Amino acid sequence: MTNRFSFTLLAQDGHARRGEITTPRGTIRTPAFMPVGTAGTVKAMYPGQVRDLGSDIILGNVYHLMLRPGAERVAKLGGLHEFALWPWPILTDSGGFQVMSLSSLRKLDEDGVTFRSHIDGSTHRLTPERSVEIQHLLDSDIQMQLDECIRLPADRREIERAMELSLRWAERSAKAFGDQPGKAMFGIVQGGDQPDLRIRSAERLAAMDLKGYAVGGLAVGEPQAVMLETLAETLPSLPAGKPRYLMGVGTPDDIVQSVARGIDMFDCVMPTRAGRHGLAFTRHGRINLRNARHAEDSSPLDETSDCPASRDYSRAYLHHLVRADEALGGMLLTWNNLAYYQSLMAGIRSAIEAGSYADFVAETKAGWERGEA
Ligand code: PRF
Repeated sequence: MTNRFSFTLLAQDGHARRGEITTPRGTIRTPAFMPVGTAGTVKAMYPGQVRDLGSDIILGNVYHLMLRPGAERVAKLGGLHEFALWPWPILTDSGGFQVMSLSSLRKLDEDGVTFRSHIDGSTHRLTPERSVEIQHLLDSDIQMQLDECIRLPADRREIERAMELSLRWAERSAKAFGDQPGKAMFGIVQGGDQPDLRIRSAERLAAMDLKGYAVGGLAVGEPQAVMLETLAETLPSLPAGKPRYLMGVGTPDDIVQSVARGIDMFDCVMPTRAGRHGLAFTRHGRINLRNARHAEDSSPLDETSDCPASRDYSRAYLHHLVRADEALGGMLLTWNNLAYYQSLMAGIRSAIEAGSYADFVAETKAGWERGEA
C-alpha cells in the first residue's frame, strides 16, 4: 500500500470519469458514494456491513464530533478510525455547513464563526485553523476547508461576499494543513448560481494546487437544472487531474447526471435518513413502505439483489416494522438503500469503463420510471 495520496484517471466517457484515489488507508474507486457517518456512525449500520456493500470511504463531521464526544477525546482514544472500527479512508466535513444549518446564534466574522451547540446551548468557535486541527485530531484522510455556504435563492452581493471569504479561508486552511503526503485538504468552490463567481472561485482554488476540489453551495434550494448547469459551467475551470466532489448530493438521478458532467465523489444523508423514515430506493424507483398497499405484499424489495435486506424480507414485513416504529425497519431499509446506492455506483463505474455511460443512464432511468415491480 502506498504512503501517498494520489488520483489516477483510468477511463473517460464524454465528461464522465472513472478513476482511483489511493491513500495509505485504502483505494477509493471513483465515481464514489460516501455514506454519511455524521457522529462516527453510519446510522443503523455496522461498519462491516457498510464496507461489504462496496463503500471505500465514509464521511465524518467536525461539527458533531467536536461537540460530542470532543475531538481531543477521540484523539486520546486513537483517532476516529480506531474509535469507530472503520480502518478505511474517512473524509471529514469542516463544520461550516453544519454550523449554518444546525446551530443557533451564529456570528460570522473574518476570522471564523462563533455558535451555540444544538445539543446543550454551549458556545463554541470554529476558525479555518481550528477546523484543520480538529480534523487532524480525528485523523481524517481527506480534510475539507472551512467555508461559508449560502442558501439559494440569494442576493448576488451576499453570494460574492461568502465566496471571497471562503477563498481567504481556503488559503488559511491550506497553510494550517501544511505538507502531509498521505492525506489531503480539499478546497470548496462557492459562488451560488452565478457562473462568473463560480469560475472565479474555481480558478483561484485551482491556483492553490490543492489535492482535490469540492463544489459546495449546491442542492441548497435551487432546481436540479440550475445545479447541473452550474456544474457544467464550473468544472472546466478545475484541473482534470484532481478529484472533484459534489457536497451533499443527492438523489440517484442527481448522481448519474452529475457524473455525466464530471463529478467523481458524492455524499448524502438521503439513503440513510430516508431509510429511517420508511422510504426504499430500488431499481424500480422509490417505494414508501408506510403505504397501506404493502400491508399484505409478500414480495421482497428486489428479488435479484445480493443484499439480504432487499432480497429476503417481504414488503409486508417491512411495512409492519415501519408502522410499528421498530428499530429493525430503519436498519433493513438503510441496508437496502446503501446497497442500492453502491450498486448504482458500481454500474456507473463499469459503464464508463465500457464507454457506454449514455446507454447506462437511459436504462437506469427507464427502470426507475417503470415503477414498482
Ligand atoms: N460546504 C460544506 N459542506 C457541505 C456543503 C457546502 O457547501 C453542502 C452544500 N450542498 C453540503 N455539505 N463544507
